[in-house]
Amino acid sequence: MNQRTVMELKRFATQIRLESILSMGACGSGHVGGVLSAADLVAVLYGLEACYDPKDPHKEDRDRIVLSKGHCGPVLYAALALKGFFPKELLSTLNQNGTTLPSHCNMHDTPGIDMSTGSLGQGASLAAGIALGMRMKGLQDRYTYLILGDGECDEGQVWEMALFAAQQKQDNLIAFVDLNHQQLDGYTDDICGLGDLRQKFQDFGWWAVQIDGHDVEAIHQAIQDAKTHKGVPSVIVLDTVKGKGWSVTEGKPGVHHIPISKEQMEQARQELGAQIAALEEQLEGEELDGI
Ligand SMILES: Cc1ncc(C[n+]2csc(CCOP(=O)(O)OP(=O)(O)O)c2C)c(N)n1
Repeated sequence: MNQRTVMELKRFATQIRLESILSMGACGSGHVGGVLSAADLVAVLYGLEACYDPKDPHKEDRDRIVLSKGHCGPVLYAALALKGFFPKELLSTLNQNGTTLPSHCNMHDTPGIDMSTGSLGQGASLAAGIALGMRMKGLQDRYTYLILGDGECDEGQVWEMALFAAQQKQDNLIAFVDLNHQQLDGYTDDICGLGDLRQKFQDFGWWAVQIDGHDVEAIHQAIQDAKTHKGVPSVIVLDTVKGKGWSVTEGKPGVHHIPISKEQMEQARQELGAQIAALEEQLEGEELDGI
């Protein structure tokens, strides 16, 4: 990946963070912690990796993205709006009466949302079902990307899916676990610890790797590596920080679902806006070498 692409992805991730904070702020509150921890992954998927057409969201020959931790819908909405699936102005209608952007993902409401999610664990099985259906339709070359939370991996349904996907040799399924170490009301290790999650998936027959979940280049590379492993599903465990990228939330406990004030929205505009401007300046000004 060349330096320009790395910086473009970082800019996209920061834009996603800012737009999702502002949309949650417009409705007064949101699942800020898990939205921000997943932003770099979402930037790589929508900015580089996934095959989709914003003008034809239901195009059959596309990749599918299932955000099983569906409470983090706003992170997808920001990416979808920035990529032109719907006008950016809609983001400020999040979770309000009559909106097409409910707090949790609904495939019948929102252009670009491939699966309705929110009941933790269910998206896992749905993604494996989609991957199976894609193969039966002869769309084996298209991938199903599944995004799980680490707290979500306490659900037995995730492990039932893990057995099924390995049995079915689903090499068109690539899962990610957003390992931000916290869930709704505490640290995952204190509630129902998962031990070595990467190893667990490997023991279930998956190709499994663990990387820095905020390094866009590493995420891209891991996806490329996953695609070379035939006959097995893949999981990329993402070491992340809950609330990443906003000084109000990064690394702080208790940021799973928080209120956002008008002052904090303005502060986010300043803080993340400055980061975006700095990245834009670099992108415009510098000769960026390939790496
Ligand atoms: C089956 C089910 N039980 C409980 C909930 C309520 N709930 C919403 S988010 C959440 C915690 C999820 O934690 P994690 O998967 O780690 O997500 P993240 O930290 O990335 O937001 C819970 C328990 C739910 N949505 N579904």
